[in-house]
Amino acid sequence: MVSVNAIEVDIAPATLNVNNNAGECITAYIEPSVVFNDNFDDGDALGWQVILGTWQVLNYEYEQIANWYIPGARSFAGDTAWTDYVLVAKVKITDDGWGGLLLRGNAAGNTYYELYLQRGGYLQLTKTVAGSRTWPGGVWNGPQFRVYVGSFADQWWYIRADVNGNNIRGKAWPVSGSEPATWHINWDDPEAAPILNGRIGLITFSWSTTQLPVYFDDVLVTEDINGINVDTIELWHTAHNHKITDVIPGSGLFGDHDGDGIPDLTIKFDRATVANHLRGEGITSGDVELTIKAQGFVDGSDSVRVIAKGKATF
Ligand SMILES: [Ca+2]
Ligand SMILES: [Ca+2]
Ligand SMILES: [Ca+2]
Repeated sequence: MVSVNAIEVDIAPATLNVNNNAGECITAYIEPSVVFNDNFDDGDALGWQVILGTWQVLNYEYEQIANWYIPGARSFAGDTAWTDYVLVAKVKITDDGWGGLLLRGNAAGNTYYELYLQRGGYLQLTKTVAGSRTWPGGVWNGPQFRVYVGSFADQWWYIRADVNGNNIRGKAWPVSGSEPATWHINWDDPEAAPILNGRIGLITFSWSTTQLPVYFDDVLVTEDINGINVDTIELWHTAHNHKITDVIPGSGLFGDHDGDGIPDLTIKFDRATVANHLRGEGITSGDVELTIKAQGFVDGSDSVRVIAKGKATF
């Protein structure tokens, strides 16, 4: 994982009446932390390392303009120690060429997974180790690693990738459209040595300058929360270091509840259990900090204001 402490936890409602168990659930939102983003709106590409190609920032976008076929023009950013993360970026390919994302790149820039739009309307996954290109599963253009997603020439598209252990997933869709609910590519790297850590990058291929530039923008890396075992999530009373309750089984929902483009997780706890617990500790007013714990993966807190209006109803 990239970092866990910055994960934002929002517990709702913010006010808890411990003498009234009306309302069934307390809802918590786990929003992963942003670990890297670049929209090039400051006009530079500081922090990026070009391995091949001619990359420049123009019109607040990052573009590659030199003609390179395999191994591809590459520019990297981030930290080679990163392990699991979600990377999303916008790409626009001139004419009908190639362009996309690199995942888990090493310091030399010659080992990584490649997830890119491939001429003809495909999303393609490949793997390069020490400069040697391999094909997932040993299959050249194997159907599960080369999925038709639609014509993308001269249009902005999103590519999203999720790397979690040896599981690599990817999807692509037009910026003018909506994100597909399912992944186009979902592969467990079964090889003896999957690439388990590395920085992010961008890659382009072209046969001629008519397929250039390839443009990129809005590169965003977030913590990967998809690996959380939702059923093990617990709610704790921070100050007393007591566990209050477990998550309501089956209540976990991966989505984007606040529509900020960052996938998040919604979970629910039984409201009466929480109210009873706090009332049992003699807490009838004031702010109480609650902590969400999930196997050490998430350890985030938020405060609720406890009030005791009216008479006890339980
Ligand atoms: Ca921009
Ligand atoms: Ca910059
Ligand atoms: Ca969100």
